Amino acid sequence: MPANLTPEYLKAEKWFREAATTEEKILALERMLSVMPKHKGTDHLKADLRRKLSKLKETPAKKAGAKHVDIFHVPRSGVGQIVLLGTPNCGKSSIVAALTNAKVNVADFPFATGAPVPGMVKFEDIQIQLIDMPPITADYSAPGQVGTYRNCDLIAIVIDLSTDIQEQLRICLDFLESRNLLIDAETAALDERGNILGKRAFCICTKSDIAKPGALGVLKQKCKYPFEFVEISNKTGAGLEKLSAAFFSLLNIIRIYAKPPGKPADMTDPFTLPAGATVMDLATSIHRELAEKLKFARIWGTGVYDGQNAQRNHILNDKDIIELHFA
Ligand SMILES: Nc1nc2c(ncn2[C@@H]2O[C@H](COP(=O)(O)OP(=O)(O)OP(=O)(O)O)[C@@H](O)[C@H]2O)c(=O)[nH]1
Ligand SMILES: [Mg+2]
Repeated sequence: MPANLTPEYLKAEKWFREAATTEEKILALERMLSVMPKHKGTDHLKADLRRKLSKLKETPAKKAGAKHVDIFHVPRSGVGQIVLLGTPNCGKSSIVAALTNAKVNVADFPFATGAPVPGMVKFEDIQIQLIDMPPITADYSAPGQVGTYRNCDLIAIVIDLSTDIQEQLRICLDFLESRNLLIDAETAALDERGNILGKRAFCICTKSDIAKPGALGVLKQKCKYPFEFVEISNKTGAGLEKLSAAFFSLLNIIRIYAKPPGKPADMTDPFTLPAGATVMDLATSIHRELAEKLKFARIWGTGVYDGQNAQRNHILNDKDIIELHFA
C-alpha cells in the first residue's frame, strides 16, 4: 500500500537528513512520527523510524575529554540571548558592529561571517547578548547552525530592504519552519519530552537608507506571522535606539531592584525575571531555601502606593523596587 506522505512529513524528513547532531535527529524523527499519516501503508515505515529513534536515544553521550568543540554552542551571557538569521550580505554583522564592541567582519561580499560572534548590547542598566551568524541560503546552512537558534531566547530575522525581500523572507521562514523553530499552535505542543521547541521571532529590516520605496509595507503584507518589524539603517544609525528597546521588550522580561530593609535600593544591578513573575518567584531566584521563609514584601513601583505590603503571589512590574521580609 502506498504511504501517501504529506508535505509536513517530507519537511520533517528533510530536517532529519540535514540534522548534524543526535539531539536534532531525535527531534526530527519524533516530528516525522507525529505527522506521519496513520494507515496500513505506513506501518513498516513507522516501525523503522521507531527503531532508529530508540537506537539514537541509546547513543551514549560523548565521552568527557573527547575533543569535540561545537562552535555553534554559544554560552549565555546577560539577561537574554538574541540570534540573527538572514541571507548573505543582509547586514547582520553591521548590526552587531553598530550595537556592541564585538569584533565582527563587515564586508560587501557574501559569506563574510563563518561562525557565531556574540556581542553585548547595553540597554539602560542591562546587557543583552546579540549573536552574529553565518548566512543561510535556500539550499545551505552550516551543519550545526540550527543549534544556536534552538538554544536562544529570541530569533531576529534580518531582511535587507534594498533587494528581493520576498525571497529573503521565504528562505528564512523555510529554514525556521522546517525545523519547527517558530512558535505556532502546533509547535508549542510538539515535543514529547516537555520542551517547547518554538522560539519567538521578529524582523529587523536593514538598509532603510537605500530601501526600495514601499519595501517595508510589502514585507509586512507578505509575512503571514504577526512579527514586529523594526526598520534601521546601519549606515545612518536611524532606528538603532529603537532596536535596542525592541530587544528588551521582545525578550519579555522585567527588572526588579532589591532593597534591604531600612536601606536604599541597589539601583545599578537589577534582578531580571520573566514578565508575569511574582514576589515568590523573585525570592526563589535570590535564594531557593530562604524563599520558603518569606513572610511578606514591600513594594515601590507601578500600580501600588509607596511601600505597600504585597503577598507572595503579587505580580511584579518592570522597575519595581522590592523589600523582602523573612520569618
Ligand atoms: N547602505 C547600507 N549598507 C549597509 C547597511 N547594513 C549593511 N550594509 C552593507 O552591506 C554589506 C554587507 O554587510 P554585512 O553586515 O557584512 O552583512 P552580513 O549579513 O553580515 O553578511 P554575511 O556575513 O555574508 O552573511 C556591507 O558592505 C555593509 O557595509 C545599511 O543599513 N545600509
Ligand atoms: Mg556577516
